[in-house]
Amino acid sequence: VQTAAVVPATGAPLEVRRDHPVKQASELAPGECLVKIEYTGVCHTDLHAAQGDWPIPPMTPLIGGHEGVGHIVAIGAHTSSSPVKIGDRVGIKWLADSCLQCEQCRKGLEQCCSGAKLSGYTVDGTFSQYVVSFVNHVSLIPEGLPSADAASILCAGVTTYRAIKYSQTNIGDWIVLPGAGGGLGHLAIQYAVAKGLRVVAVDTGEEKKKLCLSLGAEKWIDFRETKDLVGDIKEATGGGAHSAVVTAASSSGYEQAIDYLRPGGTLMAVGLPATASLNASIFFTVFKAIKILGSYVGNRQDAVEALDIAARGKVKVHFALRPLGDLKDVYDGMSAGKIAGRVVLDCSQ
Ligand code: 8ID
Ligand code: ZN
Repeated sequence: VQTAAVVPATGAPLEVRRDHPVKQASELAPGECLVKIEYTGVCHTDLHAAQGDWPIPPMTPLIGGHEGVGHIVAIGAHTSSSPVKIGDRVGIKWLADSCLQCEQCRKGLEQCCSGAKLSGYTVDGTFSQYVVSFVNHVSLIPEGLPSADAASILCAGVTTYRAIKYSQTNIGDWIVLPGAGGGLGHLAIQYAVAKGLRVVAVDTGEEKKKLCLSLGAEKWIDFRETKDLVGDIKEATGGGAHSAVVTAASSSGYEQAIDYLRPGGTLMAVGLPATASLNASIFFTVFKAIKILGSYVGNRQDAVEALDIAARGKVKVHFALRPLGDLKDVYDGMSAGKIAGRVVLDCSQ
């Protein structure tokens, strides 16, 4: 048996169970692997899943979590050509598995595979001591990158790495990051700086301000305090930003982006408020030749690249370490917007 944090039914209080069964090696299907989890990050997506507020419902009962790092302890019999072996240190991502044969998979848009399995949403995730995952999609963790430091690269890192990569920006461009002080946002700052971009961080509170500026943001705007967000951003960027990558978990983070982008600018949607529409002026989207894009986690190659940059020390997750049993308390802090950076859970406790 093992410890696992279980959501018994959508919206029901989380239960930390100390007697959750562990799947035995002999029960694994071909292509499956059993991973003993050391650390797992807590993403705002896990909170959406626990609350069941998204338009696509999660399964229940559910073990959330999709930023897990641990070692492979078993691989299903009759697994052919596995890219990983027993003993390897691997990461588990939101995209737990995909078919690798369909058009989306062949084009590298594996996350959009219609057969995708989602860790902590449609299959049990990493808020446990053992989890079943899939040999084709677990990510090898580079040597030298400690497991606790690697955990949140697997979702927050991969997602912001890909969003920045496709934000249609070049060295020296201005990028606005609403949500900059959160789990995704504080990594977005660092991937942006690594790409040679100039960052305007938008979030709220003294702690997040300090974090953002320490990570290389040149400008800080507190969205709760500003009287004129558009004016402030235009002034900070000399006439408007080249791109905005929104990782805010609220629709308010998207408002006004079309107004503060300069002509030709790109709005990259990443944050996933439960029920919201983009309220963009069609006239000014056309008149300013604005591009509106969405970015959804990343594929296996994005994960290799995002992890490599972290292993080389260019990007570092700022996290508080807590025991697995504290998850409910972490959700409360996240709902209240009180977490600067990330919380990573120690699954041995
Ligand atoms: O693949 C994807 N697109 C993907 C992957 C992973 C996560 C999307 N997400 C989604 C999550 O589901 C969530 O909706 O991105 C969102 C952010 O996840 P997170 O970074 O894990 O959440 P957080 O740590 O709570 O950070 C959110 C930050 O947004 C700020 C908050 O203060 C917090 O620091 N924020 C909010 I809420 N409203 C804001 C606003 N109007 C704002 N910042 C600026 N302006
Ligand atoms: Zn996530």
